[in-house]
Amino acid sequence: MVDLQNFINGQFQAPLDGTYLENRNPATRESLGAVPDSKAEDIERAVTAAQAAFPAWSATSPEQRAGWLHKIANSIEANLEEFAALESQDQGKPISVARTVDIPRVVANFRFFAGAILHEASESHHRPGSINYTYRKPIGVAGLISPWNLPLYLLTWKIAPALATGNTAVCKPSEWTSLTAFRLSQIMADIDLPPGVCNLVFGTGPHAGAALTGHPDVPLISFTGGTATAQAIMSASAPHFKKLSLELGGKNPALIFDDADLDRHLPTLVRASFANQGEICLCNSRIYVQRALYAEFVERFVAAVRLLKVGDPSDPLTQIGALVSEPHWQKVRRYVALAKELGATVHCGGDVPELQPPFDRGFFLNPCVFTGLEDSCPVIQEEIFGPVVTISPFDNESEVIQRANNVRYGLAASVWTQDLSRAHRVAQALQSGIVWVNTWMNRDLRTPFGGMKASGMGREGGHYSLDFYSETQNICIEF
Ligand code: TXE
Repeated sequence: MVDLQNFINGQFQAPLDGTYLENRNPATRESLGAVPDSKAEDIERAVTAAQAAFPAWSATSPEQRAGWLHKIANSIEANLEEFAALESQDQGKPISVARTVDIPRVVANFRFFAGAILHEASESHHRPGSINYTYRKPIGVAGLISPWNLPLYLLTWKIAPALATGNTAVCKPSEWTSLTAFRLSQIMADIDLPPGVCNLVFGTGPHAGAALTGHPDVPLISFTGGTATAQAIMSASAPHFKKLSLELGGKNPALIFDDADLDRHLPTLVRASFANQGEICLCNSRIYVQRALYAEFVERFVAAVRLLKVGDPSDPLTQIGALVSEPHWQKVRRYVALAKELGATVHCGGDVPELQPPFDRGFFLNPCVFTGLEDSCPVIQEEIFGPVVTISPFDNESEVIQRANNVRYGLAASVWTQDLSRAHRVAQALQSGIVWVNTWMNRDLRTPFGGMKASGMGREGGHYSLDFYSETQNICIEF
C-alpha cells in the first residue's frame, strides 16, 4: 500500500485540503493506497514552482538536458521489474505487457528525446542581401494530462520532449493510475533534478485537470484521453490562446483483403484487437474482411481468441488482464448488452470469466467477437475501448474505404493485403492519421503520431514534438 503525495518544487507534499481518493487494484478490488484529490490551490503551487524554475532550466544546454533525461531513463531501467509490477497492479494489465511494452517504452521515450534534442537543426532561408533563420525557443510551463490505459508510457511521451526542449512541466496523471507517475517523481527526487522542473499533481479531471487547463500561466497543454474531455479542454484553453496537442480516441478499422497472408498475420491481428484488454487507442475494433475470405477468417480468428488466457495479471502467461475500473467495465458491458439486443451473433466472450478468489471480484471480461451488426449502430460507431471487436464482410475496395471512413474518428487503420499497389491506394484513401500495412503498432518514434477528425489535433513524435513544445520564431537579417 502506498499513499501518494504531490511532487511540487522538488518536495513531496500532501494536497492542501487534505483530501484523498481511494486507489484500488482493478483485478481484486483490494486497496493500493490513497491518491491526493488535489485542487486548484495545489495546481497553483505547482505552476508557481514551474515558472520559477523556467529561466534557469530553459538556459541549460541541450547536452545538460539530455544528461538529465538519460539519468531518469537509467534509473527507471534499473528498476524495470518494480515499475512493471506497479503498472500491472494499478492498471490491471498483464505483467508481460507492462514488462515488455509499457516500461521499456518509458525508458525509450527519455532516451529518444535526449538524443533528438542533440540532433535538432533549424532552417535558414537565404536571398541576396538578407537571411532568415528559424529560432525555436522553449515556451514556459507545459501542462501534461495523461490517461489510464498506458499510464507512464503516455505521460513520459509528453514529459521527455517538454523537458528536452527547455520547458518546465506540471503533470496531471490519470486519477485511476497514478502509482508509476509517483514512483517516477521519487526517481526525479533521487537524482536531484532541479526543483520545479517537473511537478506532478495527482487528482481528478474536474478538479486538478481543469485547474491546469484553465490556468493563465500554462501556455501549452498536451492531452491524451477521451474526445469529450478534449472538447472541455479546448473551451477552457480558448480564452488564453493555449497551444494544444490532443491525442484522442479511435474506432480503428482493419481492412483484410482476400489475398492477405493469414498464416503469417493472424497472431498480429488477434493482438491488434485485444492487447491491453483492447484499452489502447490504436487497437482494432472494426474488422472488415473481403467476402471470399470472410468465413475462414471468422473461424480462425475466433478459434485464436478463445485461446487467450484471461485472469491474474501477475501471471506471466496471462494475456488479458482486468479492465481499469468498475465504471469502465460497466461501460464496456453495456455495449456488449446492446450488441446482443441489436441481434449480433456472439462468437465468443462478452461474459465475465469465473476466476478463483481474489480475482472473482475483479473487472474481467472474456474477449468478445461479434458479427451481424449494421455499420450505423453505436457498437460500430462509438469507441468502446475494451476487449470487443466486430467483424463484417465487404465486397470491393471502394466500398470498404467508404465504410472504414464512415465514423467520426480517424486515428489508426490497418490494411492486410499482398498487393502493393492496392496497399498504397487504400492507405492513402483512409481518413486516418496512422495506417499500418501488414503490421500493427510498429512504432518508430520519429514518425508523426496523431489523429484526424475527432481523434485529435496536432502530431507528436520526432521533430513534430520538438516543434510543438517550442515557440517558432523567424528572424530576418539584412546585410
Ligand atoms: O478519460 P478522460 P476517461 C477514451 C475511451 C474512454 C473514454 C473516457 O473511449 O472510454 O475516453 O475515458 C483528465 N480537464 N479514452 O473518462 O476523462 C483525467 O483526469 C482536464 C481514450 O477515463 O478523458 C485524465 O487524467 N483534464 C484514450 C485524462 O483527462 C481532465 C485513453 C483522461 O481522462 C478533465 C483514455 C477536464 N475537464 C480514454 N476531465 C486514448 N486516446 O488513448 C478529465 N481529465
